Amino acid sequence: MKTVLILNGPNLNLLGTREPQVYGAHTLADVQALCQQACAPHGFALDFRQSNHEGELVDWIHEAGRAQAAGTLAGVILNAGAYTHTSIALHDAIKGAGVTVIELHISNVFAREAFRHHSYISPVARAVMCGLGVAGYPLAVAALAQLQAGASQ
Ligand code: CA2
Repeated sequence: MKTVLILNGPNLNLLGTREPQVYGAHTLADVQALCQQACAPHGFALDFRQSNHEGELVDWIHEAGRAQAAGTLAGVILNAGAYTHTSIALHDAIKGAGVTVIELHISNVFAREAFRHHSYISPVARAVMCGLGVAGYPLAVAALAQLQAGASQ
């Protein structure tokens, strides 16, 4: 059984408590439950994490690279939060770890402030998803399953 690692960056622990007009009313625990449901039919185990610390996210990406190389990880779904728009360290970590990453955003970052239009993650991501609300998370799990199926053909 392969694992899907879902990483959530800074402030996403606040989901469901503020700005519901932007991010919806679901909490991060709700999102985890949605992802658990999405993983089961594909035979994936779920590893769901959140950190407000850039270096911790970097460490987790490195760990994911090792796990994917060992054949135990399908890939990473990464909502890097505001680090998306600032973090060369995360860009380098994804590139260096050689891990499959789907970049995910709850909101449509392109319909928001100009500073959210640039991503350091996108050039090193396998795919980018945004604007689907928290429903994007289970869709990203399905996308990873699709990529796995394609890779094994
Ligand atoms: O749309 C997304 O998922 C974002 O990655 C969310 C980030 C934002 O900086 C990105 O531009 C787009 C912010 C996450 C903060 O989440 C909160 C949730 C509720 C209340 C306050 C913050």
